[in-house]
Amino acid sequence: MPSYKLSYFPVRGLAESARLLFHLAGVPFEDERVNFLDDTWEKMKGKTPMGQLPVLTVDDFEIPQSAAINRYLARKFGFAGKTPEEEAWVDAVVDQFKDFFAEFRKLVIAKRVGKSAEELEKLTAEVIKPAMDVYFKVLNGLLEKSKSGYLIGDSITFADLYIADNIQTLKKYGLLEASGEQPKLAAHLEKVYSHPNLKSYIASRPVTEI
Ligand code: GSH
Repeated sequence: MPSYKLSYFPVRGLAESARLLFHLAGVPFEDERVNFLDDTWEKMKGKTPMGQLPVLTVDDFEIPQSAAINRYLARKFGFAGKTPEEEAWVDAVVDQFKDFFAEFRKLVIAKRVGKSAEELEKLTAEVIKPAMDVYFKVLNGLLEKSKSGYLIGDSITFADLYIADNIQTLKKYGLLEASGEQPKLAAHLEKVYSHPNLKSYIASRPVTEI
């Protein structure tokens, strides 16, 4: 078996679904959490393939970009969808997550730089809530059609991991209900987080806001 190292910052963020994939597959990996409060990241940045994290190192081979890392691991471990059509929809859900995340990130940054409560409320109402409405409509539509309770097909895929972890973040931000009651998304999160291969990692992982 190759040796795997997943490098990211000490948050869930863009690496958590890859961490969850390793736990789902029962494959050991080094979970490198890089400090960004001292100069560790500054020194490391220029040596990474694209100047950002996450980066997955497989033996000596480096893979940047979270979606590429997830797709690579999911294909290897059998969580990328069972047919080309399922794979396409798994990718589509992840791409839609990326569209949403680009908007959501504006709120994360606004909070980090200390914007006032009024500014945060305005940003939430004008940018985040409309983006959430679009995102949730698609996810709820998939869950309505689903017989398995997972987003695509009859078993868990890396799209479920992305979405469940992002819904967890929205919950922590107090945003989940901003687009109305979300029972399907809450049930999906519960289903993914209680997967027998994930439960104990989720109960013991570091608690972070994002
Ligand atoms: N499109 C990239 C991906 O999905 O992996 C985005 C990666 C990204 O934005 N990484 C951020 C980062 O490395 C952390 S979430 N920030 C530090 C920096 O840019 O110096």
